[in-house]
This record gives sequence, structure tokens and C-alpha cells, in this order.
Amino acid sequence: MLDVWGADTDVVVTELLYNPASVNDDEEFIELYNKGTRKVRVGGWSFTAVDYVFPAGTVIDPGAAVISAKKPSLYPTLTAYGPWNNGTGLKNDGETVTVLNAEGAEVDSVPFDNVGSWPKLTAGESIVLIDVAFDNALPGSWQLGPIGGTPGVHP
Ligand SMILES: [Ca+2]
Ligand SMILES: [Ca+2]
Ligand SMILES: [Ca+2]
Repeated sequence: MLDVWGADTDVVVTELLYNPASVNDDEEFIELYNKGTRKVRVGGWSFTAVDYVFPAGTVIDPGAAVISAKKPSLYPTLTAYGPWNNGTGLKNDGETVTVLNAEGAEVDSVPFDNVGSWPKLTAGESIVLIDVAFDNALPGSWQLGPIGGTPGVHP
């Protein structure tokens, strides 16, 4: 069978809720979107910044957005991959979130921040990639999302 799976790089980070309104920040999530036309296998994929590995066999459908959540039980109506282990989470003052494939190679990377040209949020707001054709490593490719974000929905 020929090439029935999409490329790893079809999957991009489209939203981060790195500073939820709560003090404990348990609502944090990273949204991944498959911008391609084929399913992408993400089993064994992981992140820098937070400690999580996607289960074997996990697939993201074309045009679908999924989230990895610090505490998936807070998103009972969604497929939320998690929890993040060892107390890891997303820093409120910025850091780099890199998505690694099962071989440990970089798939996507977002060096988000809350200063400079990055969207300056009020706690609770997410940041959302404006267009999946844009380079999500660049601050100008992002805009503020609503309070609580739009987990599992893109755009
Ligand atoms: Ca945080
Ligand atoms: Ca907070
Ligand atoms: Ca979203």
C-alpha cells in the first residue's frame, strides 16, 4: 500500500492555553491540527516543556484538531490526551513547546512568549494560530483567543 498516511509535518500547533484564569493553571492545553488530507499517526509523539507521550496507535484525522491537556478530566466532552506527568506545565512567561515524533525528531516548535510581538494576554485567554499556512514560530502569526480558548476546534 502506498503512502496512505500523511506527513508528520502536516500536524501543527494551533493553540496554546498556557495561562488559564485559575491559579493552579490546570486547564492548560496544547492544540494540534492536521492541516493535510490524510490521517497522521502520532503514537509515541511527545513534547518538550510538558511530560507526555501519545499512546501507540493514536491518529489525527485530516482537518481535525485535538488537544493534549494538563488535566484531561477538565475536558470531559473532548478527546484530550494527557495528563501531563511530573507536575509539568506551560510557563506563564513563555518557553518553547516542541512537538517530537516517535523517533524524537522535531515536527513543530512554538517559542511562545507574553512579551515583545507575541499577543499579550490576560490570564484565561489563549493564543491561536491565525492561519495554518503561517509560520507558527513567528509571533505575528498568532492572535489572542477567547477566555478558555477553543479546545479541539480550529480555526
Ligand atoms: Ca501556565
Ligand atoms: Ca493562571
Ligand atoms: Ca482551537
